[in-house]
Amino acid sequence: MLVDPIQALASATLPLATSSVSSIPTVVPTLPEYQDATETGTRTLWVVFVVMLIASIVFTGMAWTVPVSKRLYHIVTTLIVIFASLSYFAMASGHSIGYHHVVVRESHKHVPDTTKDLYRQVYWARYVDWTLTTPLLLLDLSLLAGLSGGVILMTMVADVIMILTGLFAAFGTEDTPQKWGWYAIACIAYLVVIWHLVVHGRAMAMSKGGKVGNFFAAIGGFTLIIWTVYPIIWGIADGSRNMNVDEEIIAYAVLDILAKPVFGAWLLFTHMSMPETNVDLGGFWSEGLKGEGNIRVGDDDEGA
Ligand code: RET
Repeated sequence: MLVDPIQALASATLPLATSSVSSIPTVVPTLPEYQDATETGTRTLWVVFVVMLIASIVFTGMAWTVPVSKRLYHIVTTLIVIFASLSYFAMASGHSIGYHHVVVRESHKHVPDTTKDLYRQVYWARYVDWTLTTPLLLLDLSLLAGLSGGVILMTMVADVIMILTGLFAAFGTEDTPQKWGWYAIACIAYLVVIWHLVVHGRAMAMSKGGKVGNFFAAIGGFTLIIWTVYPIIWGIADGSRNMNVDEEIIAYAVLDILAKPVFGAWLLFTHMSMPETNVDLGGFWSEGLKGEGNIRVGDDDEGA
């Protein structure tokens, strides 16, 4: 049976507009706000994906030009850009986007405060990428400085804590200490990382001689500056939302290119022309651990 919508509406038992109707709210609820990337952000993500892919191909090619025993920096650095390519592919193709929901209180002059639901995009693939790649970047620097296994482990653990607590901060609530509490914990972990690199790393690199010491100071100083910009961008973008999602993508894109392909190319080209930077793992890298008294077959390497 067909029903005339007008008639149906008229016959419906609607409450009559009499004085018994409860008071009409004076403040119209605000619509939720979505903070999303636009075409500009997506295009930037694709460009960085291509840059990371090219770096992966170039670094792999460079690895093939040296014997396996000397490929340690090459492999670590190539893995860094491969992981970054994967994460940028995920972000550019629209994967790994979570929405961080916050309830924002808005005050008005003549009417009571209202609240607004705000949903901001969080590209969580970044944090997966950083959890894997920042320890590898630190491994590169640690090998260059000649740090001990214990110090390398502590530096990497502090670094992973920094990134994961940064991820918790990105999804933390704002009406409890969650968001800025996690951020503060991440900053403390970052100070631990810097402490190990600046104090132990510099001293060990200097003890390897002037050339390595100067190179470590230059590439380590570059790393320190770039890395310190990340928490600043986070504070302005995700933290206080004074930067839109596109601007955030562009800022991280510039930093990521400096921190990975530029850092990697600088490290690998210098390493190839500076034999003092070679790492001696006693054959472990290319041949594995040898039992006491075993004869090494083909033990012709001078360190990886
Ligand atoms: C976060 C937010 C919480 C506080 C701190 C942070 C630091 C992040 C860093 C990231 C470095 C990333 C690199 C990526 C390379 O592509 C997590 C942003 C301290 C230092 C080097």
